[in-house]
Amino acid sequence: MALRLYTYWRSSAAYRVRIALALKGLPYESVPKHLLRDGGEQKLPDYLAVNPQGLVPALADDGFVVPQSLAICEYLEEIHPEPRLLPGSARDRAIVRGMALAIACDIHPLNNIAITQYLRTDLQADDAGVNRWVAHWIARGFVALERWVAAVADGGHAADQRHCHGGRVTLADVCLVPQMYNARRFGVDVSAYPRLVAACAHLETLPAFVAARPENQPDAERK
Ligand SMILES: N[C@@H](CCC(=O)N[C@@H](CS)C(=O)NCC(=O)O)C(=O)O
Repeated sequence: MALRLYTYWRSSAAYRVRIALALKGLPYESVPKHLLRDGGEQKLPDYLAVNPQGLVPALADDGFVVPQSLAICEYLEEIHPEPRLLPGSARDRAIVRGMALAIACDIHPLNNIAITQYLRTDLQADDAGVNRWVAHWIARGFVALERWVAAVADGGHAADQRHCHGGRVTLADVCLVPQMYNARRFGVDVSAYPRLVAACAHLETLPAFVAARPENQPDAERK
């Protein structure tokens, strides 16, 4: 199994996959695609031939390409089950998938580069306007997720306050940490989400999460 990850250091969707790969101890070749340089390397024909959506991440496994971060995480879960990112029972899996999707489908798309570029170029928003947009949608999503994590904990699924669900890392945590990175990057006041902040404080110390951090990637840009 030769894995190759098309990635960008600041991409929070790619960050999810880097965490999953590191948690499962799977080595891979990192193939950076700069999302801004020359109009975005993800839009060039050579990459569109890999991923017709022109988005990172994409994972190639011996040439078999899987786009979409959650599809990639589930693929990795199937070909390399341990350690598991999804819990043992159907109900627990449904909750974990729901939380992951709340981030990946309902929060993250609204702060993606294509959207913020459209706000800037077509709708003439300035930096303050774009930051307001991003902060608004992250906050709306985090309010709900904070409530959800609390409800799950009160239901007896998580006692340790260090994970979104249960007492070990799941796909929900794999999605939460990169989204928290984005929130901080855009200046969101995250103190309003104490459970999410507490979980991240723990998760961000785990070696797999450290290895996956944007600043630890080969293509990270240092200022
Ligand atoms: N739903 C996709 C989202 C992928 C995505 O939006 N990737 C962003 C970076 S985080 C991207 O490639 N943006 C480039 C663009 O919008 O042109 C996933 O989970 O993989």
